[in-house]
Amino acid sequence: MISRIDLRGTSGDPRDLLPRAETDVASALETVRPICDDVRDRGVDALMELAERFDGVRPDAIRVPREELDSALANLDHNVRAALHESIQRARAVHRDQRRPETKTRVTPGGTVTERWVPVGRVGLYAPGGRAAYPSSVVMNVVPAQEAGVGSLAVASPPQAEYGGLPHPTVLAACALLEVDEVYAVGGAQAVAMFAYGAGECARADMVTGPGNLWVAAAKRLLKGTVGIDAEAGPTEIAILADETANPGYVAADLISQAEHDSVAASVLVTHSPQLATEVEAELNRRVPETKHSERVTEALGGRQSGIVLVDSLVHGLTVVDAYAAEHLEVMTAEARSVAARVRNAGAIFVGDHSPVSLGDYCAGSNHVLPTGGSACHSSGLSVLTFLRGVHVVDYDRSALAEVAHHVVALADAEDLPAHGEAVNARLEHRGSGDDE
Ligand code: HSO
Ligand code: ZN
Repeated sequence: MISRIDLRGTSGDPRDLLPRAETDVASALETVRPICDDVRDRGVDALMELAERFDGVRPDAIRVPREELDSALANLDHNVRAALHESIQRARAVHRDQRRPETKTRVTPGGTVTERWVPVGRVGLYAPGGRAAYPSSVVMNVVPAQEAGVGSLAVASPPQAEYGGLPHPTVLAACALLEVDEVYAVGGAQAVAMFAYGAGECARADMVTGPGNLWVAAAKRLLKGTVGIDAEAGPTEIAILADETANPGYVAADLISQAEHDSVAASVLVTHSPQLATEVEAELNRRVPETKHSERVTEALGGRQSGIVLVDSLVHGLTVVDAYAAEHLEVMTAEARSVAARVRNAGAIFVGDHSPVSLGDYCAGSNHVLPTGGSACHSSGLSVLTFLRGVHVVDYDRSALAEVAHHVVALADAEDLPAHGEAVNARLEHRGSGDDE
């Protein structure tokens, strides 16, 4: 069911030997280009036609009426409502602590640089529909934006034929619970284009975030620059670094949990214990046939993106997980906390027996929108910082400028940009002509 990859006795960069899915966003670009152009040129008319074509339903209007949001919340199962409420509270607590105070550095007497953190003005958030209608992802995108102080926030999610052209009701209920009342029944690449260009009632956004399929990723890549984007999310990944002390049942359950998302999801166990590997295989054989989405899970675990990687030692295992740079990394070893502290590359790290990835998916307080495809070696998950811009405010008086002027002139001359130096000298030539601070 799951293949073994034996890296024992190997050294050097293991990246090429590790299992990983390939997603070809580039080849989808030409498909989404005419869609995005059409939304730019014809606005709401294009959105309506595209909904009929791709979602099989024509919504009454692209904007979801306020009453529909309220009634989705009123009809939400009360256990789900309580759980969403808890998820929101915990995420708020963590994300609130990410806010940055302004820093003011006195570089020299009379010369300061202040870094001011300014929220993005307007954000469009995409929430997928259909099988991947995740109210938890609405929480994980909206909460950091709100805690950052984003003033205007809109959500788009595909119209669903079975809900009369409205987005999925749990997505609408999550929006209502989060007090987001600007919601559009627009899906796929066309939703990204709507936010990038604006259409009808939907004003153009400064930034688009949120997960999505290949077409959404392609539209983000295409429109990046026209609009700010978060990462292009790829299929979900879990890596587990475990030794002989790990509970094979927990390891297997967690590998299955993320494989449940998608037949191309990746589940990777890295261990130096062949015995644990064998026990985990036995647990998988027992659990997979019993799990609800057994077919999808079997495909994901059997795919070339998943595997059990055998290594020589814990140190070798650490090298391997750093090279893999998983979206989620669980550490289930002796002294898990200190082992986890040695990991450099992972979107999020889950320590010990009682911090499974699914806790983080819903209710840990951490964010579940994380870098995939190895991008955890250079990128972070979604956070308040995603929605803040650090703006340097430079404030020098005359004497502070005079003190450093010769350095500016020297560097300007070295770059053959003498007018740069002249702009500084112009202020120092005559005293008393205006600003004399
Ligand atoms: N594990 C997914 C997030 C998610 N899980 C949503 C359940 N619902 C990517 O981090
Ligand atoms: Zn998940």
